Amino acid sequence: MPLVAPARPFIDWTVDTDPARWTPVPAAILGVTASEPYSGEPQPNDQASGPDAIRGQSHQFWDGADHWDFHLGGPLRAVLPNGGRDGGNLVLGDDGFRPYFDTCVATLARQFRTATLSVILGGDHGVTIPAVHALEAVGRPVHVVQIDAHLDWRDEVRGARLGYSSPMRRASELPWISGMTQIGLRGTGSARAGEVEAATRWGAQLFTADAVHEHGLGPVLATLEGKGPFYLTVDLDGFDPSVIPGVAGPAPGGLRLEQVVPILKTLARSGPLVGLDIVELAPSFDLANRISAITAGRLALIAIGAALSAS
Ligand SMILES: [Mn+2]
Repeated sequence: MPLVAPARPFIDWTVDTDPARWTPVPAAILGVTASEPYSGEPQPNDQASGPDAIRGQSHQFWDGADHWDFHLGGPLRAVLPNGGRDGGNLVLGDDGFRPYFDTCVATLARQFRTATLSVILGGDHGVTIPAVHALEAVGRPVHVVQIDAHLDWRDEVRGARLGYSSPMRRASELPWISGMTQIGLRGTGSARAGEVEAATRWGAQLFTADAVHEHGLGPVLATLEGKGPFYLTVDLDGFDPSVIPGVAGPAPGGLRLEQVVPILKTLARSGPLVGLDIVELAPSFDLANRISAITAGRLALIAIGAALSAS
């Protein structure tokens, strides 16, 4: 049984964990809890409880479909009159990683085919790998935009090629990925000179966090214009830790919500924005008031409002 019902639904959405029954909806959400583990790291990891940690704060980032939402510029009901679908969580079973990965790709492809906007909750950043595989279902080349402190271009880490350090490298190998823009880079991570060279040679557009802080968003937004359809992957460590403290790899000097929102709105307007994932929430590092989970949920709602009012 690959899809497991969530502890509670995302806001007031209808839970349906049977992809065979899924019919077209404006917006759908799916939790993907695991990716290929790195040896020596705990499984399931902290990030595996991210989807339900975000859903669990629904009452804090959403007050009802008729309440005015100042990020959306109106009530959610205006863009989503009948609510959306919550498909539950994909959970790694006893039969190992490979069957789980194949189920993730098939289920995510089904979601891309049946939702105008697909929202995916991680899990660590390895969950973006089945998502970019499933983007083949969109039927035309997709530009991937990444918000992240880290480059994520490792070919492998300790023999694992489908883990959280490799999503952008794996995306670059797929013929239906037309380009990528990576925003928020800073500090050090798993990347070495070889990974930076590989990303640049492939044509990835790299924007450091320092560049965004110094020159503003203008150059980023100009790069994105006209490159849709888009898929956005948000590693929550791309945000400054003062905005989102609940991540496994906090890095100082990151982006603020008010810098990410214009990126989201540009993707939706220039679009279409076919999907986004929000990954790397580490609930055990969140503050007592769950501000990281709340901000992640807010980001999902802003994306839904922006994408559906543009579609
Ligand atoms: Mn990442």
